[in-house]
Amino acid sequence: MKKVVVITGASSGIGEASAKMLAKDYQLVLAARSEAKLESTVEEIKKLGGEAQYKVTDVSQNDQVEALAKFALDTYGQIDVWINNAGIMPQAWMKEKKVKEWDAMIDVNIKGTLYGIGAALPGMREKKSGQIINIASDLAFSVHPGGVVYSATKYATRAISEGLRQEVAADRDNIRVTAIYPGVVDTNIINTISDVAMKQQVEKFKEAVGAIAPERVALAIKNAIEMPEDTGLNDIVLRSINQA
Ligand code: NJP
Repeated sequence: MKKVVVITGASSGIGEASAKMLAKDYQLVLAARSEAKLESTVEEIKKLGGEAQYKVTDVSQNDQVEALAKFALDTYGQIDVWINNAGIMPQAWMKEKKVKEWDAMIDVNIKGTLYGIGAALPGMREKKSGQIINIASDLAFSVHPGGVVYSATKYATRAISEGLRQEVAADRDNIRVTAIYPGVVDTNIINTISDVAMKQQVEKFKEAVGAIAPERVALAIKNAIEMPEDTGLNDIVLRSINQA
């Protein structure tokens, strides 16, 4: 039986590229808030002979993430891989005190990842197999003015991933944990930046380093899934060769 893979944030960018790359060999459940985009990606996958379903999900709402897991289990009977990919990056300087954006980043990037783990882990522990993949960022290792809260959420994702890895290893749960740390990727995430000057600054940086295609991150995800079961590809950092 083909592995069942749940992907959050599958309506664009890295999530969508991953869905399309995995579609041939896996059964997919795609999640995000934009139903129209999910619907068209699922249609495209089905036309190419792949198997995918979608469920509209706001990952900042635990009940919706639990409902996503239930949907995957009801549809396919099991969850083999859960990819916490949904994320936002409304970068801004601290002095602007964009409290709503701080809250939103914490809700989506940190809580959304925790809720995903919480929803996927019990079934994986029961069947003694599974894989959690968290999409963090190379900003889980460094911080710059303007990216403080975003970095904080990705440092948290890194800590959550490593702590979870140690816990499931100690419990002999046979669950693999992978954290992926991309540099600049050519997606729409820049549109979550509300500050005009900040957005221009990030756009300039993106052009200067030559952002990598989201398919590169999708390939890292595929490699992590396809590593033999007794080995976790735990931490993957990938960047454009021109990103210093
Ligand atoms: O961004 P984008 P990426 N509930 O904007 C979804 C990390 N990363 O592919 O809900 C559920 O194309 C949103 O869907 P929708 C980044 O931090 C990126 O670049 O319909 N879903 C969309 O599908 C993030 O963790 C770069 O609006 C929610 C998806 O998230 C991951 O890569 C660099 C949601 C975002 O797609 C994917 O981002 C790096 C919610 N509440 C790390 N809110 C980079 N691009 O440079 C948003 O180091 N989504």
